[in-house]
Amino acid sequence: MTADTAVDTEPFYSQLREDHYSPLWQLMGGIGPEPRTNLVPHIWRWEQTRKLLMWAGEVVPLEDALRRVLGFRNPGSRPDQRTGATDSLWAAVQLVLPGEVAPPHRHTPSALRFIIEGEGAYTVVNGQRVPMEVGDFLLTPAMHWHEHGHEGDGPMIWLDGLDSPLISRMNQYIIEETDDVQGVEKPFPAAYAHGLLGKTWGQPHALTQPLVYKLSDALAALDHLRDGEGDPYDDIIIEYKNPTTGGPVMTTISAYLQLVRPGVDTKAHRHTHSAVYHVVRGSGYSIIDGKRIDWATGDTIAIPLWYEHSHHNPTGEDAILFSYTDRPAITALGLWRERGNA
Ligand code: 1HN
Repeated sequence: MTADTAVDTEPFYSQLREDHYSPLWQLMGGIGPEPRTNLVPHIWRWEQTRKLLMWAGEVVPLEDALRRVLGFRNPGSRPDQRTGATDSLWAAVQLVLPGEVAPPHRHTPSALRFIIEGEGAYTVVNGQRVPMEVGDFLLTPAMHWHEHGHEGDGPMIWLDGLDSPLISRMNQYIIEETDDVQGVEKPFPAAYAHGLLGKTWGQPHALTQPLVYKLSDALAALDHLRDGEGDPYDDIIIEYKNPTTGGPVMTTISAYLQLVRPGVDTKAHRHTHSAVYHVVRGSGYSIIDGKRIDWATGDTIAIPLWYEHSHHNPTGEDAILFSYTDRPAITALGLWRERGNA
């Protein structure tokens, strides 16, 4: 069609806008055969993270903030984009100072914590009081009441992981607050809480999974596996499981502890879920999207969806990584795919 005969389409498009229609042929740009995100791989280094968090401790009273939580915001995020470290996963560090209480609330996002530093703090989840120790992996499944307190000395710091960007994007984000501290209930005996023993009459008990996994148990499992052949992409890796289902710890989030043995170079792969890594011990590097990112204890790394990555431990010491992902959510949607170079 030449310029002389071109139809003036503007009246048509303006009518569509006015009457709330959406022409698909204008929407398909940018969608191709591969999943894409504007988010980028990134590392937040422990030294800076801790410095800023302690600064928050000086300038932000917990009474005002309710949670002194410093989120890791993906540098690729657009200003108004509801993202965290990845498209669906929030990652943050939280600081509680001696004597402080973060009052109870509950929300639709599922939350996990990995304890980094300090002693003497506890969390109460649906009436169960759980002491926090360094290396503990704790759960606050969706809509479970939770509050935190600190009866020890010195700062208490942990990593928070949530699916809040995902829940937020679906407009399913709700929070209920209360001023009343939760009544602490009689603790569940471990075997009963973990599904090994269950009552046979009336309602099943309300707690359907463990609320805490100890680092020593997870390390013992890694140690048991360390002489065998590891996973080509992750080396020696175990998943924290919900023992009552055999599945992931929460509906939307799965979590792992992994040992990258000295001298190991894993193969590279990519997958449609995204991941947040936290370095528990040791040092090494990952090659993400062709770029080398060196990491050491305390660093947190975001790998958004579909970025190719491999892990490397050139040191003589074990490297221990904690990680969590949105794999269960992606799988439930029928969207989980992996492409590897093994
Ligand atoms: C939250 O409730 C906690 O309760 C921590 O400790 C981090 C990040 C986003 C939304 C809610 C907590 C959070 C959060």
